[in-house]
Amino acid sequence: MKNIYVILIILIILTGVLFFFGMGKKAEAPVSTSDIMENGVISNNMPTIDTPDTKEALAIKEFVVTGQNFSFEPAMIKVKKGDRVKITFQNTEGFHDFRIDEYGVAAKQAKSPATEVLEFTADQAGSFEYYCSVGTHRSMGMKGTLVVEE
Ligand SMILES: [Cu+2]
Repeated sequence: MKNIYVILIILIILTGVLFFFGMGKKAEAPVSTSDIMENGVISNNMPTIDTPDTKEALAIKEFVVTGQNFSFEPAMIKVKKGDRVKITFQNTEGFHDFRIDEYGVAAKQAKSPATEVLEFTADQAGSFEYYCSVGTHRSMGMKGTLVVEE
């Protein structure tokens, strides 16, 4: 007979605990992160918010290339095939432009100080020269290499 009382008391306590937690959830579950960690139910839903994949797909490789008499800095840029590439060309000295013929990239010829942002998708693998097309600047060393790795 005592067992029935014990079971009843346990049931009453369990009901009380469940009720207490149920109220707690309704009141503050979505608010605090500590609740999310404690509640298996809520934390199980977290993987559905998967932003990392989307962010990676939209990633842009950004570079700042400066041009001066008569060089580019840096003289080499490496990206992976398929990358979206954003090059901010800053002409800091003289009259120059920035070109990559294979990608149809061409900044306007301009006197320093000048800045132009160039964007393209690196969809062909290989090594491509970027250069300044003003006068003989290219042969004077105003060039660099874009490496697109497979
Ligand atoms: Cu130049």
